Amino acid sequence: MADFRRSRLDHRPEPPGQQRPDTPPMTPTRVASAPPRERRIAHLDMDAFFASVGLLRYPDLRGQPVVIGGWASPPENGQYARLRDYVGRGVITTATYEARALGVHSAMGMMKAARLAPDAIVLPVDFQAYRHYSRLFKAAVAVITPCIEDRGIDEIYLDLTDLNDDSMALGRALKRAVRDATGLVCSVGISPNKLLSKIASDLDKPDGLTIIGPGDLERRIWPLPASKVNGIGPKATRKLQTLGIVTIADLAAAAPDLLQQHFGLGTAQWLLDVAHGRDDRPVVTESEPKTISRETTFERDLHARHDRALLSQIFLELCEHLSQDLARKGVRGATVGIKLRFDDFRIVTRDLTLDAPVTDAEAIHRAAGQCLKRVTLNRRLRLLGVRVSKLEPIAAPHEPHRPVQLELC
Ligand code: TTP
Ligand code: MG
Ligand code: MG
Repeated sequence: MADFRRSRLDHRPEPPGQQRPDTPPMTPTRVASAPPRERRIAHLDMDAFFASVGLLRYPDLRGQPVVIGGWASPPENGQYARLRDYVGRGVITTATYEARALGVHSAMGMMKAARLAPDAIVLPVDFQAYRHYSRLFKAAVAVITPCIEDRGIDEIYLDLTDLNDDSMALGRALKRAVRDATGLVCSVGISPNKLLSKIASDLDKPDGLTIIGPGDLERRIWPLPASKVNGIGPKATRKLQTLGIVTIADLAAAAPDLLQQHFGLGTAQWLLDVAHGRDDRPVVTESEPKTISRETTFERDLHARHDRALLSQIFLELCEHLSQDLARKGVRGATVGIKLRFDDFRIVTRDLTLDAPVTDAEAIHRAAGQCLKRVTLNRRLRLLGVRVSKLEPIAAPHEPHRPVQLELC
């Protein structure tokens, strides 16, 4: 029998030219009697972070163009280094918004920056201070919600779904908490997913608060250049431009076949998903056990009835591979889930939490089969995935539960 699967696409593709910004590919949908609430995710990013921390130490520089550069020595007797005195090949780490107004930005050569803003003041880097303020602002917002994903020194995602206040009030509370704890200003984006919130937090910097609600995708996101999507790097941007795709709206309207021809099936699907604002990645807190998943995208769309034998075989193999993955990692999990993508790119997930954690292929197959029965298979399928979550170590069943850190293989 012909095998229509791609060689081994176990996970969603890397966005072109870059590492995928976050994992994992599947989001559990809780089985509950009440319909799930729409998710509410915030992305919070500090404004001109290194430079702003520098200004806390040298408040007399507020309102002036200031850049951070590795070479500068600490100011002495109120004497600051100026960009015009710089000679060398160093680059700007970041710049205050006053310096940005003169055309200076991160990663720009210092000599070039000196031509644009000769009087700008240069402060040396101070990683100890950045780490200190990074810890402070993260601790401050953790009072509002503990569901925080750390994305680096100056940014985080927060899951606000379970909080009752409206998004504007929550956004203001987050910004106030950061300012009270650190004296620093940040920008926040709030939307139903990480992808849109990341774009939103950047839309009104500095001191921004941007909420993407119904209808805002077309109005606020689509006019932006495709490169604003986290994961569409310079290489992919150039390639898209050669296809006449400049904005996110262009991408949303692009023919799937054209994208597939130039980027491959998986990346084409990802590009269309992001252009339509679709992103089901969860906010992953450090203490949260991760998920192990296997998924496969078919070379042609498969029909639930006509291709039943082939689908069954693929389904069983996914469960077997997943079981082997669990064994290799020494973990087992109590929640088994499936993910389907239909030929209209709609994604459906179902999951089932069992009484006891499982690891063997048969048990995973049985539970995943039950999940599958809860989906109406009235369209052809492009992708099938199986996952196991709520992971715990197999070797030490009597030990208190410890979160396991797993790399998705
Ligand atoms: P960013 O959040 O990208 O930038 P920013 O906080 O300076 O400015 P914005 O208001 O646009 O968010 O990065 C956070 C810090 O990471 C930044 O202050 C300095 C450091 N950084 C580098 O060291 N090199 C770089 O190329 C960039 C972009 C940032
Ligand atoms: Mg920042
Ligand atoms: Mg940042």
